[in-house]
Amino acid sequence: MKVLFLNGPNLNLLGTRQPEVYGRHTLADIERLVRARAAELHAEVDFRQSNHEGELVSWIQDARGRFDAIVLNAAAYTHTSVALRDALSAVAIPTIEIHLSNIHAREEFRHRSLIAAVCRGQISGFGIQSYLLGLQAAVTSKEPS
Ligand code: CA2
Repeated sequence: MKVLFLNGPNLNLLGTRQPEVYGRHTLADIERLVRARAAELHAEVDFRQSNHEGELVSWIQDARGRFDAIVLNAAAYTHTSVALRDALSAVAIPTIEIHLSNIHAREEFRHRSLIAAVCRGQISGFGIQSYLLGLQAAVTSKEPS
């Protein structure tokens, strides 16, 4: 079972600003926790972050045939990116949408996710646990091949 974690714009700043919204952990801390849990679940993890929409689109396209599931925190692109949605639709890899904060309890523009409809489900509002829950969902939602 190979799971691709993708992180969108500004998530490289985690742990340095807005701890009241996003917590004090850095993305490297989160990656460590995800890798530790993945080892327990006998899953392989690739963990990436990009500030560039096109790079995220390319990573999704290249995941076809290489990964069994994607766990995606698309950050601000969640609310804007038709390109990410189309890429997810095209590759048809089971994808779990995750967010650290509860996007439905924040500003109205964050309530709409353009990717939700092409994802298996959405996990939002559990801080770093959202990543671990996303991994759990990815591992258990694998379709029989
Ligand atoms: O709650 C989440 O995980 C979000 O995907 C985070 C995005 C936001 O645009 C989404 O609405 C919800 C923002 C990521 C930016 O992260 C920062 C971290 C530290 C300082 C500034 C931004």
